[in-house]
Amino acid sequence: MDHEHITLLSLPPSPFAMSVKMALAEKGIKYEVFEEEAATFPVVKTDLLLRSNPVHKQVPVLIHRGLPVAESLVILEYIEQTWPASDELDLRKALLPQSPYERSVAQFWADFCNKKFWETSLLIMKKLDGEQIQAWNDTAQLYITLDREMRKLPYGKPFFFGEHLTIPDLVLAPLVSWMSDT
Ligand SMILES: N[C@@H](CCC(=O)N[C@@H](CS)C(=O)NCC(=O)O)C(=O)O
Repeated sequence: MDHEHITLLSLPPSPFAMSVKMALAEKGIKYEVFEEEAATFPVVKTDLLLRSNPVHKQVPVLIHRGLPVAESLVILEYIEQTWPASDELDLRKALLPQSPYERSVAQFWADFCNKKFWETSLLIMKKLDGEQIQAWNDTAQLYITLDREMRKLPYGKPFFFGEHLTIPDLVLAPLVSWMSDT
């Protein structure tokens, strides 16, 4: 399959870009990556990034057929809509459940993880004593909430929807591993 020039604008430590890389890998889609320069702070942004995401000026941006798609949650859904599972066997690679209600549950948890874990990660990263302890406590609370609510889902382990990776897993996994490095 020709995937028609797919480029991902990324930044090496970005958990949001990592979610997109995992989704593309899961679908078996080939793409090229342009990594922004991470060595400088604040990050010096390329013209391509500024042109592709003029509003937030952030990675990740997926450029498909010359058209930019920004914001990781939007990109993940774009990937699922553009390269959907085509037959029964392929459903293992569907990044969202099939029913509208289950999709809404997946979108809820993807949004929760994207926002909440990032908020506490940023505070942990700043390494300000009081704020950092509070942020670790808040993170623990997020895990407790997640654990409690995931137990109510009828799908069992190991992922949000049972046996297969879906978008909320792709959002959560890089944030958790990224946080454990901070
Ligand atoms: N809500 C955005 C967050 C993206 C984000 O925070 N990207 C960071 C890298 S992890 C970035 O580009 N930082 C550079 C900057 O904000 O100047 C998403 O989910 O894609």
